Amino acid sequence: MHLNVPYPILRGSIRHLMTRSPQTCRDRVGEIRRRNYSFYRDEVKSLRAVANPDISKIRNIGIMAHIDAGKTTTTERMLYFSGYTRALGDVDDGDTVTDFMAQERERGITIQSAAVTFDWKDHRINLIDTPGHVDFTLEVERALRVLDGAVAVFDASAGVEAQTMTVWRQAEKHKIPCVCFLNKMDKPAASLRYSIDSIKTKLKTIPILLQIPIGSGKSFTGLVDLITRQKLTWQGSSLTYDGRAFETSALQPSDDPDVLQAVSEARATLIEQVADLDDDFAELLLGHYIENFDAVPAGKLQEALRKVTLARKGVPVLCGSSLKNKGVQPLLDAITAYLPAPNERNHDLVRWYKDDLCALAFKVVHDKQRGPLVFVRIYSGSMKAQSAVYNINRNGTERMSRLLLPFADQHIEIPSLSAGNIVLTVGLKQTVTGDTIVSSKASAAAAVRRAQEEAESKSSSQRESSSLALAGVEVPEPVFFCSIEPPTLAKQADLEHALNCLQREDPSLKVRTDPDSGQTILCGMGELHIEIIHDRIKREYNIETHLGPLQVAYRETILQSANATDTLDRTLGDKRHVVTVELAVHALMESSTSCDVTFEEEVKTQLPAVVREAVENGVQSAYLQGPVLGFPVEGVKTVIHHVSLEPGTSAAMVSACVSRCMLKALKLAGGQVLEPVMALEVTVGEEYLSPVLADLAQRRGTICDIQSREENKVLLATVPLAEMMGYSTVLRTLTSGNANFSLELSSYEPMNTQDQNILLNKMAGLA
Ligand SMILES: Nc1nc2c(ncn2[C@@H]2O[C@H](COP(=O)(O)OP(=O)(O)OP(=O)(O)O)[C@@H](O)[C@H]2O)c(=O)[nH]1
Ligand SMILES: [Mg+2]
Repeated sequence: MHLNVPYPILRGSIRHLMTRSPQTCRDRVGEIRRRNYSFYRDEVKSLRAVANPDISKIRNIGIMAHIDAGKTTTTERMLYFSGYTRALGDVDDGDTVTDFMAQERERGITIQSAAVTFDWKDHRINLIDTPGHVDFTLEVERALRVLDGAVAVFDASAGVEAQTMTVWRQAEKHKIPCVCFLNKMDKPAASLRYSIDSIKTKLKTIPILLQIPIGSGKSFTGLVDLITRQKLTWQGSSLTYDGRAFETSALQPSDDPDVLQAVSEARATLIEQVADLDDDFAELLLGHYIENFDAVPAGKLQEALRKVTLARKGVPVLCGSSLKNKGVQPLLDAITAYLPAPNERNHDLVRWYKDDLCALAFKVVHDKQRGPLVFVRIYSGSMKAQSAVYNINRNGTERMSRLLLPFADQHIEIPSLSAGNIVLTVGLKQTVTGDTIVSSKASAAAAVRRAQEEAESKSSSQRESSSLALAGVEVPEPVFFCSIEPPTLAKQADLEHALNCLQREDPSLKVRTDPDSGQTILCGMGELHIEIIHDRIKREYNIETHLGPLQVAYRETILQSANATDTLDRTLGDKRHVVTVELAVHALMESSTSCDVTFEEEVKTQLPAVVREAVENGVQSAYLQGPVLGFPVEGVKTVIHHVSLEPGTSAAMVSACVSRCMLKALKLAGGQVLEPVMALEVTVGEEYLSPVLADLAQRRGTICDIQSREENKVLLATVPLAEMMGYSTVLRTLTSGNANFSLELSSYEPMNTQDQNILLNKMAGLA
């Protein structure tokens, strides 16, 4: 066995703090240093055991939730209780394992998803802690893409919050079985009933409660496990009690009658729920336990519950308080008991690779010493260090030097790893998020053959068989942009390098050049996203950049149909290019976000393929810059009625003529600006509701609902993004800090004429 040297990213960020940060950061560095991150070497029994656990014992899971629900705190406790860290890290002190970026430690929020590996009772758990802030939603998406199960964490005093609904939808899209953890049971306002109801109504799923809390608020001391009827209590007497040891005892008739009553009712409900959702279990009950359902063995109940969870017919619900070190061990048990092993998930395409390697790259981080590190999930076959792999998306072969497993903050080098695992690769320079990696071009070709044979025998769709890349990660469109300038022109190349690296890490960051001004433009998911990128360029690449004002990424569409014709007649050198185009643009259905182009049948048959392609390029480039403000166009269908050209005309001239003609047609069709409208959720004390509502009215907000959540009001509204800049500061002032909010893109909506005119004047530099 050999252990690798400690991972440098954490040290790297500490170095940055030390060289460039103010006093507060230095203090924090002190705290981070004091933390003893040592690794329990004894736990790693042999390198073989570390590297390749049995596939049925692997759990690849994600922790997802609304911002601040306690995901990172829960992850930290898991690492501690499983013996991979010696001291408990705290988000508020900025010393957790998974929030290792300087910005995360300073702000106390997670920005990047972080993967950690640990073992729990004979199981290998690969866990990804995801961010809750909506600006980093892509981090959740790409984590879920490669995970087999998820733990949804809730603040038990708030139940289902806005971002929980988003991540839940993401998990549903990937058909990921989930377990719910009602965290923060130590808060006085924590409510089991409210949280369960909100899971039922808002997430439209069946919550299956597995535990009853003992005590509430500050006196929350433990849980009763409804399956085993065991009482678990965390009651250390000393101040340094860390929750590692807890008492387990069978529930006694002498226990608190209220608890006994609650347990008896909740257990009956649990058995009923499982019987409703699993026919075999229902049969077992009716066949053997008809006299007394309660006598059904715990093992049988657990088995049925596992089936129900994997089929996503219901979700087990557990509770606890991560911060107070209560309830995390049973959560770990539930992860191993109810969430699927990799071989219990169905990955269709992978079967064509048989035992050959098929893996998906889902995350890239840049390390100063080792270059890009690529996280991959292995679906079939195995990966070996010092070997070449073939990237299907890039159509190229690359060499991996090393393979690493992230045990807490220590990365252990391993020689190879098999299907079902998640691993960090060193040496892949071209691979980016969403790429499929296989062992060689020949192996990809063999998979194609197998797929085609199957397609022929089963006459399944040809299209399916021709795509051998795993579905990548859907990247949302940015809603904000701003210009970015280096301090001097000499730094432009450095800035470009920094932006290239950051874009590889973060596909939701887009960089383009403004065609008119030549300026570099950053496009991102929100104010915080752009702020973090700006900060990272400063800290990690040592470039002080200047950001222009933050602007909203509008879109454009048309209101009616229009025809246009155009002729381009240009002589370049000794060549004359003459092309005439006639086309029509039509507004598509309201909800359509796409744009397309079709040819009239006669034109299609007459035109050679190369000209058709040039025409299509011309149309697509016209879609990129709308006629009103130059924003991308959507919801338009273009029909090409006529194209004629003289011999010798180049394809580029055809495209240019089509683009010009398109601009004419789009202008005639009456341009309409579409603006991003956000779904807003504000949780606020009742006494501050009026000022918040009055403020929203001024921001062109539409109130959809006002709900009650314990002592607070939850206000649901839609508001144009353009009106929400700096909202967090305003809300804090209006409510003296007694509110929080979340924003999420809802849709692009047409602006009314008055607002559009105000925007046009503003863009033209008028008041
Ligand atoms: N009272 C109480 N507070 C908790 C508990 N768990 C976490 N917190 C606090 O809640 C805040 C957020 O905790 P995090 O673990 O950073 O939450 P998160 O879900 O990772 O947040 P993001 O990653 O930024 O979305 C911190 O101040 C924690 O100390 C808990 O069980 N009880
Ligand atoms: Mg976090």
